[in-house]
Amino acid sequence: LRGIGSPYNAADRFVDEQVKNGLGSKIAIYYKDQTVTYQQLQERMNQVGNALKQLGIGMENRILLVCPDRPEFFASFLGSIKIGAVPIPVNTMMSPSDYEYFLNNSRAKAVILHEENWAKIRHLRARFVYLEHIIVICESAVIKEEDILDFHSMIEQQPTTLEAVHTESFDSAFWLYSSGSTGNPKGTIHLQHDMECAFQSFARQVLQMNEQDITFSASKLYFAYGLGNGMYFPLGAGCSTVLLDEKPTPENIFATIERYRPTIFFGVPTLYGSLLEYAERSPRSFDLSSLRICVSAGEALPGSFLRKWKQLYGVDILDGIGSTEALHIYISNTIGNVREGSTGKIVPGFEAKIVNEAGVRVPPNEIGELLIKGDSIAQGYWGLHEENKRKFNGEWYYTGDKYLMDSDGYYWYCGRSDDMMKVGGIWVSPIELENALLKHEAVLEAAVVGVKLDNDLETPKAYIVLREGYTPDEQLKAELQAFAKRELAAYKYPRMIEFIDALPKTATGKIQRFKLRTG
Ligand code: 3SK
Repeated sequence: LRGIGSPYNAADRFVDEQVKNGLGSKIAIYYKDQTVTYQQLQERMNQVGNALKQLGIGMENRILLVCPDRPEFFASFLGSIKIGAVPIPVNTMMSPSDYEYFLNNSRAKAVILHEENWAKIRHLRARFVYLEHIIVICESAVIKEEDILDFHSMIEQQPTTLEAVHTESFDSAFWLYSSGSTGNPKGTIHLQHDMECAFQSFARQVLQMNEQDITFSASKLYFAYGLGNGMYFPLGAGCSTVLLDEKPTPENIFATIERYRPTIFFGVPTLYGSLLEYAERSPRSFDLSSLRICVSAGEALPGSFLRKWKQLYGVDILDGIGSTEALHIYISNTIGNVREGSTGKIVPGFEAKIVNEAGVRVPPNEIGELLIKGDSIAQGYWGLHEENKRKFNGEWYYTGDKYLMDSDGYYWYCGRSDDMMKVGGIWVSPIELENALLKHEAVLEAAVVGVKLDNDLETPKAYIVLREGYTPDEQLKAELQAFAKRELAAYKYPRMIEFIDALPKTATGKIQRFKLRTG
């Protein structure tokens, strides 16, 4: 990457340079029956940039982007960056009050949003205190509301050429809202060079992504994971991406893979679990022979999923961990080197250390908090001075995850720092216990939390979702407890078990153990 003072604009790098490299006629995006070439993407991006400029939007103005996985997402996100504005993609499934929070917290000057989202929030319009422009992406008729701009009519007459504004590597490029287990979502500020750093580290060196690839991400573009998988990784590699704007289900995931024949598929553990379940029950098999590798993140991938997937489809799932703050994956298994149950090794371009409560590095095989260092790590959170001091500690970022590194350099996830339990004075990882329970044939999903007993001591409690055909009774509870004692050191077994219909999860599929702890 070029140094301080040199021009660097991420939209220029990921689109204009690829057109200059001769990829203009190559397909960048497959979306339903449409294809978008690199040249067409460049033209749309430029038209959006020109239209925004005409509205008086420019350097450092923030733009909230509420858009499903469609080509308009690419044009809006990259067109904003090209004029130095700062797009903020957010989840399209949030409640009206969440959008009010995003708009007012970010002080966005404009919002680009899909018509369905506009219908949900228009009654709150008077509360959007900083918002000057509302731009609606309509699928059918053109919108005809006073003061509201129709996205397609707005860009249609704009020139298809645009010079990128002068930005540098360390200028703000985009934000992503990171939702922790407590408090409001935090505006995470990413710089112009962050996508390039994440691309070079994970996409290039771990996935070996190249021009022949076609990516397909079940995780949406408005998540940090999906943004890389589905947009800037394939653009960076000069390959193609497949977009699915529906909620992922086993039916539409299998159908999309069979139709577009991607080479890399990205999912989360719960999705792999439901794909496997669906495939086991399905009267026909699915053709996944186009895939050269699959990726999982979001939470630890149970070893049983990895094994069954490989058996059924002959392809590995690379489990890894990333975060919105790091932008993408920083520890991962690699092609040809998968260690079941482990998150893998540090991704090139990152460094990691595991420390105890005093901040001192612990020896191999000891659990501690994971800190990471790398160039795609965010500048910090918007307006959260105290939190920034705690989490962005100089070069090191506190991940909030408990890990141990074994003597071979593999990292093993032990839970969120606030999910760990002390049983009889010994740290117990909920993940270890959940993985043991998942090996039992009756268990579909499991989540373990520490609960306080009357004597104030902590004890492990397992919440279990059963597979079809099993009866949630006392006999099965006793059987599962005995099973856990056999699988693990006996003191770790769950003293309490509760059968439930579904586990509480975030939109990305992470189990919300804090909700189970508070009942
Ligand atoms: O949750 C993860 O592991 C993750 C991976 C990549 C990018 C972002 C996130 C949150």
